[in-house]
Amino acid sequence: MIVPKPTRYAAGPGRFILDRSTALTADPALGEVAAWLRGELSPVTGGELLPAAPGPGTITLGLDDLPPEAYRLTVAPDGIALDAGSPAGAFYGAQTLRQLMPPAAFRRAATGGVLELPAVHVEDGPRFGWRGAILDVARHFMTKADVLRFIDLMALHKLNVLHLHLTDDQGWRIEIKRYPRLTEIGSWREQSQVGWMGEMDGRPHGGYYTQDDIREIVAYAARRHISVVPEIDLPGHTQSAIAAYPELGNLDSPLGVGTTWGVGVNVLNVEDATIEFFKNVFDEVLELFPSPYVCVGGDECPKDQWRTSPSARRRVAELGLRDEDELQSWFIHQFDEYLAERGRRLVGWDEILEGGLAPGAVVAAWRADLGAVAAARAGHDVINCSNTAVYFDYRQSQREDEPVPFGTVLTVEDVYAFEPVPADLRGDPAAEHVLGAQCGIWTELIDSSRHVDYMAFPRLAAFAETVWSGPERDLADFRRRLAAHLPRLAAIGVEYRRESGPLPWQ
Ligand code: TNX
Repeated sequence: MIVPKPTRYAAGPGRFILDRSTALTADPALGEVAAWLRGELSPVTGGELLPAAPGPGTITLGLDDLPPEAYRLTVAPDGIALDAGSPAGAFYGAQTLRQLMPPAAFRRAATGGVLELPAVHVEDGPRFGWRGAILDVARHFMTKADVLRFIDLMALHKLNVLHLHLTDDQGWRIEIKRYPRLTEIGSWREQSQVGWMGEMDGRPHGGYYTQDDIREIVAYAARRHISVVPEIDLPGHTQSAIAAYPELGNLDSPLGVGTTWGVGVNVLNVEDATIEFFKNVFDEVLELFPSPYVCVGGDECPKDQWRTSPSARRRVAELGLRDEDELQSWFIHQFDEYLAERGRRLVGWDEILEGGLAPGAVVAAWRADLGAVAAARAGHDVINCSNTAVYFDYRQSQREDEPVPFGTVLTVEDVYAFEPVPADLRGDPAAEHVLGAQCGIWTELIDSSRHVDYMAFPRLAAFAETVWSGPERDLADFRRRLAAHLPRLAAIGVEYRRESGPLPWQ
């Protein structure tokens, strides 16, 4: 009853009893995985899972000649053997091992009984290398503690990329030492819009991560084999930065941090000083995030201000560009070059295709059928972030009491049916450019961690299956495994969406 579904799963005879006397030994290269597993299990068993000479009743973690993220797990009455191609594979095997235990194993203290595991043999490894979730901490701030908890939930589902949407019109969420006003001013707004229709709640909202917080988040994620891809969204979605440093914008009068949702018209100007400013921002961002991929946004940048701004028009003329789309393309190219020089790869939303794609760019395709297909055919790597298939800000049923009345209905079954390789690319060699997919937790209308739980779960479990497991789908089988998985989420304290009953945060 493992989620996401493993490649091969065969039940064996008998069971293994895990209790306070169980020992754990690991290849020295897997010391971190062993420490993680001890940390998860010892509060539940009351034992310490200390190393012992290999022998009966022991959990043994070893390395073997397997693909890096793959593992092989054998649970037998006299011992457990987990072999993997790398620490990442061992970590995924350890996640599977936990799921073989009863839900009580997911609590933070012993609640009685020993942990019984069925004897099994599992062979497993992922279908895609990029198994991501986008967390929008800009529209509504999520505390550091909640981000760490979310990382654990991603790890439980064998996801490996956290795309942190750190900046937007309505908030700037990362400390930049050189430009303190980005957080002093840009991380707070006076009031929030409640729905899409403009009702204001009158309450201030804000928050940001210090650089130490970010280091902690990145290290915590790394220990769980999750890399954190930062997004600083440019040149649109930048009103919070312009509120802090008006010289970045196109207007003479000052702006506040955004308080309404939708595509904002206030975008960066294209002066050298503005490009320099953001390169300086990225100098600090690169120090904090070792990820080889860095997202510069590039989505939804209305060009109206550029059409009337003398300096943007001068830039268009000077560079001999055809239009403002090409100007945006030029803008993104500046950062492609900057990142390439530093050994990183630029990720941008699929609008970066307009006006010419920067050579090293990876496309995060939110308009999947449009962006993903075009980018892959042009030889660019693609991450499928389809806004019709895996946007978890969309409501989950037609019920009138769904908290977010916006977007199309996207049920857990719809998510389970998602195929990361778009139909138009099937059978096309360009499909190789699809690195994987990312589900999106956009938070305009999601203002608490409880609400994130409701929107993300159990849809994230279905999503995990689409990127980890093979392309076949068996809904009845998924439903059975999900029924076994939900009590694990409940034991962790996740307020996932239930089919009926009151909404948890109301
Ligand atoms: C589009 S996806 C956006 C986000 C919104 C989201 C709401 C993308 C690159 N841009 O800014 O939050 O839709 O569903």
